[in-house]
Amino acid sequence: MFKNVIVRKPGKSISEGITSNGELGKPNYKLALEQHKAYVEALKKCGVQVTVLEALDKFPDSCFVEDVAVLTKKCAIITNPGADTRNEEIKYIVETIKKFYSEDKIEYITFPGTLEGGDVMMVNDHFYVGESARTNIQGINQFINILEKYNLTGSKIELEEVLHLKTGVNYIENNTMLVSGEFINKEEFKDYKKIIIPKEEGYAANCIYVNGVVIVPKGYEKVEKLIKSAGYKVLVVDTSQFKKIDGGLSCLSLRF
Ligand code: CIR
Repeated sequence: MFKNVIVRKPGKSISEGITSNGELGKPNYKLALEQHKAYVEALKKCGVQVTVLEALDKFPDSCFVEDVAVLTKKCAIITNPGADTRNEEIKYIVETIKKFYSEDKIEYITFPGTLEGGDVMMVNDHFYVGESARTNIQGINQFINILEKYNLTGSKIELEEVLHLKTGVNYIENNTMLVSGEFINKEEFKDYKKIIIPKEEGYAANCIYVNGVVIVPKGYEKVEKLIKSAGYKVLVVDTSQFKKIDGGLSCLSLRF
């Protein structure tokens, strides 16, 4: 069960977020704010307490709080984002994390290691970590060493196409994963039940499971149907403005 969620409102600078999806146009700030509000409402329906942080206009991607920390049952790990323009975002999350974790349970990834939370997928007490353009092997090794101090485990997953691990694969409990593209036949995931995301709905591989509910992005009806027919309760949230800068449902929150 998750009790808490941390989110950060998008700022006006969201139009300048990093993107590989430039053809979709720039996010509209007002619409992004509305969508963010609806996202928070959906999370509240899942029974969590939501801490909403104010926008940080200096950092166009700072609404994607998932990347700056990994919050486990036993410790908090402040990451070290590999994207230069995002690295300093970590400074602005620590104070909030201190409200939930005592200082001796707060750990840090440090240079030359880099790691972003979007590359970390939690499956019970195990954490899969994608080696990506943002997360390097030193970062992964530091992360696994930290986990082991707390009796948790981690392992590396090599990525070929996606920005972050969770861009393409997400765990929705019940031994089940949503898998797309390069993850459909991944050896490391062979023992999980899989819901295969159709290619044309690849963006919807990034759903989140929160206390019995799967939150699915709006406009991906095939995925919505597949998840419902697997027996899950579903809530739908529009993330079209975040998609324009490569962001999805998981990136927008820290759930713990
Ligand atoms: C970035 O490139 O960092 C942002 N525009 C998108 C971050 C998405 N975060 C995630 O997948 N965890």
